Amino acid sequence: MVARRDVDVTDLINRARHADPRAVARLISFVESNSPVLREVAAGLAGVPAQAHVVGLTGSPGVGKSTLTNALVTALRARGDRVGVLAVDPSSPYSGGALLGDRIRMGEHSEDEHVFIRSMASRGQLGGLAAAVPQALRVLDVAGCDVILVETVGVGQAEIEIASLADTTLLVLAPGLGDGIQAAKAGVVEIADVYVVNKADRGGAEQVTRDLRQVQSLSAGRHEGWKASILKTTAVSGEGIQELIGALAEHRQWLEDSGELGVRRRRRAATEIEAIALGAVRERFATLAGPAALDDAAGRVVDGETDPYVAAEALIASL
Ligand SMILES: Nc1nc2c(ncn2[C@@H]2O[C@H](COP(=O)(O)OP(=O)(O)OP(=O)(O)O)[C@@H](O)[C@H]2O)c(=O)[nH]1
Ligand SMILES: [Mg+2]
Repeated sequence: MVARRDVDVTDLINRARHADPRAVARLISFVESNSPVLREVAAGLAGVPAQAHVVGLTGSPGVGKSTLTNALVTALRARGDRVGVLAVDPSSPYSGGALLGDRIRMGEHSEDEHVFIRSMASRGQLGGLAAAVPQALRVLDVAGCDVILVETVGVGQAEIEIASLADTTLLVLAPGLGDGIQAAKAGVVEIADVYVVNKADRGGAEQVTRDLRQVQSLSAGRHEGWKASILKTTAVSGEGIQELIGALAEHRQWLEDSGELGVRRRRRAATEIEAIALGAVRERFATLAGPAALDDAAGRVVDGETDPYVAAEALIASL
């Protein structure tokens, strides 16, 4: 862990504002590792409303999220956007390097100074990834990213929650995985703003699209004012990517026009604050109440001196 005196946070944030990739990387690693300077980083990043369009990509392993992310970066760069990519693995305690190497095939963008690629894993942040991801998004935002793509691994509840932190959520599916049905089971159909049926060069994309339409017709959807479009892509060749960029722009416009952008951003901040607060309570409970106090309370419950609710309340009151 980096000692406080070794870090000039103000200077780092200034450099990040000038899109210095090393400053951006350093700030995000502070967020990921719950560094002692994190409070100072958060204070330095506050004060400017978010600009970037945050797009979450979720879907089963191997459907082509990373390949699609790569193709989106290429297309966004072609129109002059600055792009951030955050690969998030809620299930893994391992950080950065490995995930980047294995999961993201972005070699062609690694030398581009207008593309920031970072990855994050669960590493004991106060409040977990629900708190860490919004903070990392702020770092990428101050660096001037127009679009931030957040790729999450897997489609479990944790991944859905992370993906939902985005302004626009893409659910990526592919033929041959029974994906339409899987998505319905996992409850992800409701959270998607845009469905992408990738690997359209393979047989079965039509079937996935039909399954999806059917699932969609039975579900409420994420917002009554927006009907999620279903797009077909072949990420490896770039086919359908322009249409996808168009769908993202259309959704972003709708978010602004309907006021839903502000609603989602407030929800994101609320989730973040709640995660930080609950993390802080848990931490105080562990240090203040401590194992001895807990053990003592447990003894009294076992001996019938008190009941567990009264014991829990006493511990909470002692924080
Ligand atoms: N035929 C075909 N293959 C594709 C397409 N998109 C991706 N692939 C291949 O599918 C495999 C998985 O792609 P990834 O982009 O790593 O998939 P992912 O969803 O990021 O996978 P995880 O990060 O492991 O969950 C790779 O071998 C890709 O080359 C496509 O449009 N068509
Ligand atoms: Mg991937």
